[in-house]
Amino acid sequence: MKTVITYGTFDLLHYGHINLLKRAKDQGDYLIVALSDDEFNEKAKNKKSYFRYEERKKFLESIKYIDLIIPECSWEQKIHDINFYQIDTFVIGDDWEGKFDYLSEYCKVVYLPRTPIISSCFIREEVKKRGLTSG
Ligand code: C2G
Repeated sequence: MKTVITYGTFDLLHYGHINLLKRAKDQGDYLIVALSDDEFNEKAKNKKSYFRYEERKKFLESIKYIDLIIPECSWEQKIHDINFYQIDTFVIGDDWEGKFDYLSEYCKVVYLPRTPIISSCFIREEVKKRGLTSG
């Protein structure tokens, strides 16, 4: 069985995330997603996600490509995760190109082309621009 892992915040889940997750699953048979927890998001990634960790996790649990969701609490956990879960392939979008080459000592590293335009920030801006209010 080929195990794949990817990491991310996955806030305001959109088709760019789904494209990534589908292609990540296509790299093997079992896909683990390390989902950035709220503290890591805010303290290390300087990101304030709209949805809290538990809510973002709920979204991901409904995605057929994902087999296991674990928390991402630090930049440094990747090597531990790769060894602990016996990962064959680490996958992430090419906006991170080169940043995780050091992991190639432990597993295959694959950078996948990002889906153009769409992003959680883009969605936030669009909602503001269109003045979409709740209700
Ligand atoms: N992504 C994509 N296309 C988009 C938007 C995102 O392929 N239009 C990919 C990103 O490249 C990433 C994944 O979807 O691989 C999740 O994106 P984010 O939630 O923005 O995650 P990020 O902040 O990049 O976190 O330790 C690694 C970090 O946790 C990665």
